[in-house]
Order: sequence, then C-alpha cells, then structure tokens
Amino acid sequence: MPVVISFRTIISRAWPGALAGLAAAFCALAVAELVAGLVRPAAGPVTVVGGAAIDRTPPALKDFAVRTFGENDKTVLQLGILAVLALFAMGLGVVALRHRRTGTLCVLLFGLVGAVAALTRPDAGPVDALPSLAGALAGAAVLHLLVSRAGFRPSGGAHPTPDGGGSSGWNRRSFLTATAATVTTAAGAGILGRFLGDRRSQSAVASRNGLVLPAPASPAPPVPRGAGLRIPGTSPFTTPNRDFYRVDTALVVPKVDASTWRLRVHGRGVTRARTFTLADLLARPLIERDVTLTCVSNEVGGPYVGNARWLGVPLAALLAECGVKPPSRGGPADQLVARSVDGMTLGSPVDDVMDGRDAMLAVGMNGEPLPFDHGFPVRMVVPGLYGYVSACKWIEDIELTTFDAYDAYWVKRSWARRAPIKTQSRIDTPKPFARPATGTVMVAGVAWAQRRGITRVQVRVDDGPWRDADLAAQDTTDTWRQWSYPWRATSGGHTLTVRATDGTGRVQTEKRTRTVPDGASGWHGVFVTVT
Ligand SMILES: Nc1nc2c(c(=O)[nH]1)N[C@H]1C(S)=C(S)[C@@H](COP(=O)(O)O)O[C@H]1N2
Ligand SMILES: [Mo]
Repeated sequence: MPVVISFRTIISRAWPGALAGLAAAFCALAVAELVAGLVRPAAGPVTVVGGAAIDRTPPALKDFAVRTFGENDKTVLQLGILAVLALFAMGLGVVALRHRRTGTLCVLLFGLVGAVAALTRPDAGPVDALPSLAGALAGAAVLHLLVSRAGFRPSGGAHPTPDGGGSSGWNRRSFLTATAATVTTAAGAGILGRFLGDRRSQSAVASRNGLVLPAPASPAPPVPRGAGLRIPGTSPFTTPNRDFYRVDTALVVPKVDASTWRLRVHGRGVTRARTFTLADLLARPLIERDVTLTCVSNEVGGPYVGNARWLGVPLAALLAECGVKPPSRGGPADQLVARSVDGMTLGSPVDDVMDGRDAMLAVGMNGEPLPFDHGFPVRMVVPGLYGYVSACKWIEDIELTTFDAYDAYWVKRSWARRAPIKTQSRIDTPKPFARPATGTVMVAGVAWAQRRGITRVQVRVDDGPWRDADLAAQDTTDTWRQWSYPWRATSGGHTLTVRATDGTGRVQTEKRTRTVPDGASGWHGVFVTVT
C-alpha cells in the first residue's frame, strides 16, 4: 500500500484535536474571567499578558502601533494575543491526540506564564495568579476529556468508516455535543465573571455619581469671545470629555472608589509626610484653569492634544505644607514621582511644579468629576509639560526624589527625563488630499506653546512667501490658540504649510524629529488638489 497521506486525511484526523484545543482554550479563558471577576478584573490572563507585552514593547514598535492603530492599539493587541493563543491551542489539541500528557502539561505551562505575568504586574497582589491558574486547570481538564473521547475513527479520507465504533465508544456526534456543552457552560462562567467584575466597580461608579464638586475659590477667567473660530473642520476650543484623547497603558481602566482613595506624599525633604483623602482635598481652596494637554507621542499634525477646563488643588501649596522646597530654594529633591493605582510612574521636575504655574491635583474636567478614562478621582495636570512627565491619572502616591536616583516608567523606555512641550501648529482644515474648489478656501487650525503662548501663525502655499494667519483671541498662555487664513486657491496641486511663533519670539523649528525621545518637531504640511 503506498504511503500517501493526503491533505484531506490529515484534516480528517486532526480536526477533533484542533477543535478540542480551541474549546479547552476557550474554557480556560472563561474560567479565568470568572475567577478574575471574583478576585480582580485586571488580573485576567489576556490583560496581564497584554500589560507585560506593553511594558516590553520597544519604543519604535509602540510608535508604529500608535501611528497605525491610534487609540485602537489596545484592542489590536488583545485580538493579537487571542489569535496567537487560538493557533497554539489548535496545534496543542492535535498533539494531544497522540500525546495526551504533553498536551495537559503544555496547558498548565501556559497557565504558569499567565500567573507569572499577573504576579509581575506593578500593582499585583498574590491572588492575581489565581485567574490564570484556575483557567489552566479548567483548560487542561477539558482538553483531557475531549481528546480522550476524540478517538473515534475519522470519517472520509483514507479510512472511510461510518461514524461510531471508535476506541472511546464516542462517535463524531457525541464528541461534538460534548464540545458544545463544555463551551456553552464556559461561556456562562465567563459572562458571570464579567458581571461580577462590573459589580465590583459599582462602588467606584456610585462614588463618582455622588461626588459634588465644590465651587472654585479661583475660577477660570471666562474664555474670551472669539477664542473658538467655529470654522467647519476645526476642533472646538474646549474639547468635550468624550472626544478628549486618551493615552495610557491600562488595558482595564482603573475604577477607583473615591471614598477609600488616599494620596500619600512622602520622600526626600518632606518634613511633614501626609496622607490625604478626597474630602481633605476638596476642603482646600480649588482653582479652575484652562490647560491644553499634549502627548509626547503626538506626531506633527497628530490628534493627541486636547484642551479642557480643569478644577483642582494647587499642588505647589500642598507640597509646601508638607515641607517640600524646590531645588532652586535649597530643597534636596529635584524630581516628583507620581504613582498611579495601576503602578504607572511619571516624574516631573519639582522646580517646574513649584514655579508658580497652575500645577494641580485635578478633580474636575469640563464641569464634571474626572471621567474614569481620564483619571478619576484625582490626576495631576502641569501646564507646559508633556503628559508622560506630569499628568498622572488615578494618582495615589507622590514621592520626592532625585532624577539621579530614579527613572520613571517611560524614562526606563528611552524617553527623555525632562520634556517641556514644544511649539507646534496644526492644519485642521482642509484635510490632507482634500479637493476644494477654486476661490477662497479657509485654511484653519490650532497652535500651542504652553507657558509661552502663541503670538503669530504663518501659512505658506507651496514655496511662496509666509503670510500671517488671523489669530483667534488668546485664552491663556497655557492653552492652544486657533488661527485661520483665507486662501485664494488656484487650481492644481498645492502644499499648505503652517508654522507658529511663541511668546518668546521664537519661530517653530522646521527641523523634523521623531516623537522619541522628547516630542516631535517640524512643520505640518497638507497637500490638496484644487479643482
Ligand atoms: N496612570 C497613568 N497615567 C497617565 C498615563 C498612563 O499610562 N497611566 N499616560 C500619560 C500620558 S503619556 C498622557 S499623554 C496623559 C494623557 O491623559 P489623557 O488620557 O487624559 O488624555 O496621561 C498620562 N497619565
Ligand atoms: Mo503621552
């Protein structure tokens, strides 16, 4: 008999194993979800493995992911993990048909990887290993059960025998029924886990709904009339919370219960270390300020910038009460390290935080308590510094230290220790590759140079002369400024370029740099075809 095993034969023999493997992986994840719902939703295996992957992603790859997938990068990562897991599971199931023990061992090994990932998360407790371990046990059991019953004779292929009569006494139908039943049960467990997880965050949701923000002792000056140009295609002057960009490493948004939240201030030169409750903070005189936040990962022309009205506790006064002196007045600590409930660390220069700018512990954003996505109950906001060196969300700890002694999360990943925001300008309309008609085309956008302000914006058509754009009213030097330029557009392809001048008189540099290590620079250009 010729030894020719056709592709069909392989498929017909392997599919029960592949299916059993998939079912086992699904059950493992569902049981893990159930246990995570009981223990801690952020301790689920996909979340912890994803978190570990984010921490280890080289800056270039992270930049690529952000560029390509934008704010969907986390979804893509999680789908990727699931896809890899599914492939492994199918392969493992096929192997397990012959080597049952190897199959079981490999599933347990996967569980171990999940458990280690869970335990090495910066915010982990010992119970965080449980979801992965429980999931692995369930997965191993299901794989064993299904594979030991998958020994029925393959139908079709080289051995066309009727269903039934396999060594296990099962036939194809009973195997499929058993698989379906396990998967359905597991799905139920997974849904229950999600439900339990949501219930755990209900106290946080209730604490947010019940929070009444006090009126500021120092209200924000009203936004000057005409600060927002309302030209179609441009961003509104104040970014609504639901449109505000979100950049963080959290795969599960922390849901912090404000009633049990605490902020600890300690470290070098802190002569009066203190722990604050939210009530402590709200009892202090609050300031309200418009501040434009910017992400260091924002490409030239990119979307990671937004302007909001923040309500918060002045940070400098609070630090001074704790005994903190900035280095410029002889203090021993030059770095303030903020740590969040999910273990993120961000380091800001103490001199910047205490130099009189409106650095604050923000509790309100555009008239409501901070949204969970943006750091509820308390986050830092420091005008003039990129988010990764200042804007700690879900903050719970402030430690005074030195730049020599400690590198924060992103600094360990090759980003700069100090990162003031660079002067930037962006064309919001027309969009790249737009096809406006000849005649007057409104070119408009925003420019920002927090702490310095914007005093001039210029637009250039192709290689023509720079022309002054019309500036909208300036709110404060800490906010972006809108501009517009009515362009007499002639037919053909044209490149529009913008550049800004900041309050120190310095013109935005033409020099293109990448976002790593301290923010992108260069001019934003848009190519359009006038028809
Ligand atoms: N806890 C925590 N805070 C964080 C981050 C994070 O990953 N975790 N990202 C920072 C970065 S890089 C930026 S740009 C801002 C973004 O704030 P937003 O998401 O509210 O726009 O948050 C900062 N605060
Ligand atoms: Mo950022």
